[in-house]
Amino acid sequence: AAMSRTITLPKTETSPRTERPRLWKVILLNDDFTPRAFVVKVLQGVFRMTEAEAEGVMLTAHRRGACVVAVFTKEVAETKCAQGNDAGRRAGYPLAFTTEREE
Ligand code: NFA
Repeated sequence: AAMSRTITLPKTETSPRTERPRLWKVILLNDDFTPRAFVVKVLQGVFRMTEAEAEGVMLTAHRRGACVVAVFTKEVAETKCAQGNDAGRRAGYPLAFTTEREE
């Protein structure tokens, strides 16, 4: 049988650069029932904000209806969102966070 003449050249491709993960916003929604001080405590506890930072986010949501709290990878954003919603529910308040993908 005839010997194969196929020649395998060494690979010279480089690895493609790893893409940055998409980021997700965690958004605080206003409601008429959750006390301002409670919202501030949740923002401090879940999102590691100072009291002044938390007051600012709480007031923006209160005045405008919603405020972006921070951006994270999808899994972290969903976890923080759920922790904030759970804290409100456990205290009997309708406190609501949601997530939204960044463009
Ligand atoms: N609007 C609520 C109040 O007046 C405070 C609040 C702010 C609730 C931001 C939820 C989000 N007690």
